[in-house]
Amino acid sequence: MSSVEPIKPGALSALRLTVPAGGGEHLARFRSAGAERTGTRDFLLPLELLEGHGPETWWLGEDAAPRTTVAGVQAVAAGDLLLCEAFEADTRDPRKAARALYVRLFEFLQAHDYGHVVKGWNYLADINQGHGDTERYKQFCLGRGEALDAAWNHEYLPAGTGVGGGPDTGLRVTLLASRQAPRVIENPRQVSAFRYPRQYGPQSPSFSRATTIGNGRGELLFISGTAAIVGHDSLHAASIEGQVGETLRNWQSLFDACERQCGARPSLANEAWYRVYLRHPEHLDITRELLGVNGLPLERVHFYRADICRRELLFELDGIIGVRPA
Ligand code: 3EB
Repeated sequence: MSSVEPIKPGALSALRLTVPAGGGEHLARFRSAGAERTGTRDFLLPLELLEGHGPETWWLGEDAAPRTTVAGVQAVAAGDLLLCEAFEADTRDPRKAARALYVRLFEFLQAHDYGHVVKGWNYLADINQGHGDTERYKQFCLGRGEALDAAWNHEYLPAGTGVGGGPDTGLRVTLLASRQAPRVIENPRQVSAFRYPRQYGPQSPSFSRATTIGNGRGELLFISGTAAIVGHDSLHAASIEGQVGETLRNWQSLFDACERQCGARPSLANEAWYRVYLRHPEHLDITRELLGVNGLPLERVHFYRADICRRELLFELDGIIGVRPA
């Protein structure tokens, strides 16, 4: 198996969400469905982009290794961080596809000595198809959970996002891995997803509400996909305005928890990238307006068309935010 070179063991990866002063290498660029991928560090975010200013780009204060492909895993590494992804086209059985992809990714991470996962992004075709326990998202949760049970020897779960695209989306999983354990943050306003009651499926979703890693100046907060769920109930079933407002209240509650654990409060104005997932493209204008009024810098937001993991949900927000000002 070839290795991902050059890795500087123990080097602090200065992951930046804005271009470093004096320029720098980028670790990754995220291209939406249909956009051209030309760079060796381009990763596919397989959803229709509704609006966004240039591709989401993650920067580094140090050199990144070129993107490498090993046994169906594509990866780029920089010091103690590694971003990797794998794809499975056949998702007739989402449980099997998720288990196989996660096993493949965990074996890759183990072989390259990246013992921790900071966040996983999951994109699945037709995520809401099927009823009851056979709904595809719930089957995906089973497969991911089985792979985690087999491989994961840590006391925490990475942050996560799981959304749906059209039938061609297959299953694409992107993981940010680290050689150092992330800090893990739960949201007291929401039941931890891994403790959801049985009504939401046979395997509760394997993610924590947020994680943080250091980037040399402070910490970056990786927020899981967040929606209008309080306790474990979906709220405002028919209202995009209600769902956006409830989601932002969930974020403020998560920021409170982050402040208690990190000693500093993330600010929406700090270095950041935000991803918005909208079930209905016609909600773009109202959503943009509400997010702007609530302080999200719109030039840092990408809006995608996606299906959300519960049918009644219209909106989901996910992002990375600097906990301290740069
Ligand atoms: C996943 O990795 C995340 O239960 O609050 C997206 C948005 C997801 C909200 C939630 C879960 C939730 O499975 C899926």
